[in-house]
Amino acid sequence: MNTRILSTAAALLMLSACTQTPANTDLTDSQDGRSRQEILFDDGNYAMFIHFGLYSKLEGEWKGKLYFGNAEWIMNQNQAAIPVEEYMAEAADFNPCDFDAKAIVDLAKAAGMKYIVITSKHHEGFAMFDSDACNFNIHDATPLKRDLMKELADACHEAGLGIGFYYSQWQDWTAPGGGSGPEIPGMTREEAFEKYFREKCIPQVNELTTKYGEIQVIWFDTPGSLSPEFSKELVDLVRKNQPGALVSSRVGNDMGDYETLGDMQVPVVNMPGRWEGIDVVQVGWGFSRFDSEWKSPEYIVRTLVSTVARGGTFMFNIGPDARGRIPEEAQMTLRKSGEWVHRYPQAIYGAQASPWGHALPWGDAVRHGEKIYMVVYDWPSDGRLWVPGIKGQVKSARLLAGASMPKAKALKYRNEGEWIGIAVPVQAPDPIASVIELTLDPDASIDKTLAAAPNCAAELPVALAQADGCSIEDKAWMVKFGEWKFKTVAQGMNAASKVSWDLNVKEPGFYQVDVEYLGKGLVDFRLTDKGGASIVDRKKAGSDYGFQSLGWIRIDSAGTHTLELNVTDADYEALKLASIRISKVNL
Ligand code: H79
Repeated sequence: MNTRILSTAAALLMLSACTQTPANTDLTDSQDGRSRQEILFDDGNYAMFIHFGLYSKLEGEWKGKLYFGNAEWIMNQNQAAIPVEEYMAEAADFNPCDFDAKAIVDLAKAAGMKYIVITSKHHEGFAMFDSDACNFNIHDATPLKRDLMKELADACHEAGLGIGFYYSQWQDWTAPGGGSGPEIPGMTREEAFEKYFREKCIPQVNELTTKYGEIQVIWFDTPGSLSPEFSKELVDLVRKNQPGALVSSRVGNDMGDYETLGDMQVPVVNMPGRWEGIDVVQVGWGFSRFDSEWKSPEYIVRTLVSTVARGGTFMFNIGPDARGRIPEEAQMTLRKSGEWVHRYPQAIYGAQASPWGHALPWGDAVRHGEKIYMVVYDWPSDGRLWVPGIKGQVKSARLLAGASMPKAKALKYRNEGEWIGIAVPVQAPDPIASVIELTLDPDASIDKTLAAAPNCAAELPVALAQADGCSIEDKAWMVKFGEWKFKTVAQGMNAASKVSWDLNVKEPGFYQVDVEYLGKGLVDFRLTDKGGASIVDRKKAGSDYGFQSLGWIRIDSAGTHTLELNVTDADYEALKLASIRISKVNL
């Protein structure tokens, strides 16, 4: 899933993008040679993704049966396995007459998003525009007879938003020769694919890049077995027709302008280069009538901020229903999270990766020019926010005006070693996430060591550990169809393996330790504070990741400690270790 693909040219571009001074939050700065599309991507940091296609008519249900997960895959063999003719016949009464491009653009603006990427053709092969290359499309094959891509592109241009098109270039389940599609009698798969590629894919990408004005991106997906020559032909076509537009990495063969991470993935450590994280308001991308797992405004804000804090751009998906309406739940959660974005635009637009390089115990941080914006997800209840790793002087700390606090407010703080203790109100000023602006002395620097404050649990992920005698690997797996999860884990452990973290502890005392892992049977753990105490415990492993208590460990001094975790006995083959969590016991 997480293929770290970037061409050399793109890597150079990214380097220059990383070193320049950040743009203003209105994203008008184009002094540095970047295209408008690059500025929207690099500095806008937030986009709307829309999955809308013939599958939207079915809303996750076929012949009375519910299909959980990716509703846009309903036709697929692994879901309802709908025969090609039967699926194509659905177009005859697909009539999303309530599709309202202006309302969608208004919602994107209210959400704080800077451009929209919409599916112009998904894997099922149905085009949502008036295509001369194939009449299995919204204009020619349905009673609607409208070009929805044109309507949305026009509305975006009018409102000053970017517009980009998702296009499934390899998979096409209804076009003869398309990836995972019908065969062509008498032709090899390769010959048939080339025919599909020449007669449908290339002409449609040409239409999308010539008929709809300036576009932000062609968001190719699932390159499958696409050869480098075919990927290059697609990139060249986009470049020729839309010189400023971006091409997503999923065009295949390392040829994209930026990398898209795995669906729903937020990296643990800052990631250099031009990249994007993607997530979705329900579980699947296309609208499902029965899926009630809507993402909350808090979830959206945190995932957005955390993605920007790791150095990326965030794109969040919604799916219109069979009539083309945006579900009420999606509208409400996007408007609410959008109010947050509009309250703190400086924490998103033009914001860059966190100087700490990873999340902080109470939230996350972004840099914007001279300022650091600390976004506090878990507000401390004792009136003090502990900020770790500050080497040098703080010039100011300011609590930005929040939902329940009309004006920004200077905060008092004190230095204690490399910790800054900021005096904050006991009540969080913003119920979603409060923001503190920190200005440091120009020659101050930030130490990235993990840190444990006395009033907040600290999570120590294996992704930030040293491993000795085992391997650290990125794992991706699917829960329900299309619902991906990611973790970096230590595996291949034995009795001599060590996983260790450096941890800067603010105060000595007893700390509750929990370990997050999965495995089989009984597992014996030992956690050692090198040069200090150690604790042992025996647990029964679960088959899914979860935290279990290892008990209290005494940490006898403030300052940096090395915590080492050993698994002294276990079914080592089954064991995967994800993190430990440590929180001071209040005694
Ligand atoms: O458009 C959304 C998804 O429909 C699309 N990308 C996002 C943005 C996507 N296409 N493929 N994938 C995501 C990866 C899916 C792979 C799998 Fe499967 C689908 C694994 C299990 C179901 C294919 C079918 C491989 C095994 C069965």
